[in-house]
Amino acid sequence: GVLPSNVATALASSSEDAKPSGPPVGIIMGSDSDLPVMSAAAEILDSFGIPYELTVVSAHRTPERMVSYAQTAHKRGVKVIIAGAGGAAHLPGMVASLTPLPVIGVPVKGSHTDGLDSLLSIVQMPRGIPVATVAIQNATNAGLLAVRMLGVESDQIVDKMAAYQNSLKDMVLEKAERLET
Ligand code: RP5
Repeated sequence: GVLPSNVATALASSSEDAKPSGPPVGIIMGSDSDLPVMSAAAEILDSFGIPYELTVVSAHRTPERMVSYAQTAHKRGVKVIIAGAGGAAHLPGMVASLTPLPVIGVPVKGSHTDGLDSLLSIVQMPRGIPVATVAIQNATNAGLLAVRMLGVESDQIVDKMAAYQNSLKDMVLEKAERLET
């Protein structure tokens, strides 16, 4: 679930040779105002039974915390980071520059430009430092992409993803059937 205090403890106690034992996914966002969007990623992970840590890390308001979060995540067992931010959305790219882990960026829509600012801030990374950017506000897909990444090491997760895709198919086919009758 939502574990900001655990993240704080883990951040404080991380060391070079600490044994990775934490949750495999880190969900971070630039502000708590991003939570209504970012919680969709958490819901996906919950539905797949995948543990995660979730907290606020601001590239601009807490830069030192961002550096510390990104540099320690892999040392406590995080395998993939989902980072959401809006506006001058530097968090996903900066975190990607500080961690060897895959980073999935979620552009959050602000109040002025429908999220295009966030999208471009996140997607236009320089060669060498990739961020896997999902559609504006689409934290659901960020969660699903994280699950697929973890599937690289787990046949069980791959099977669950295939079942999820089948459930989507069934849903569409049911709707089509209803329209046709
Ligand atoms: C970004 O600025 C955050 O990710 C958020 O999307 C946006 C606005 O933040 P608040 O002013 O609501 O805290 O850094």
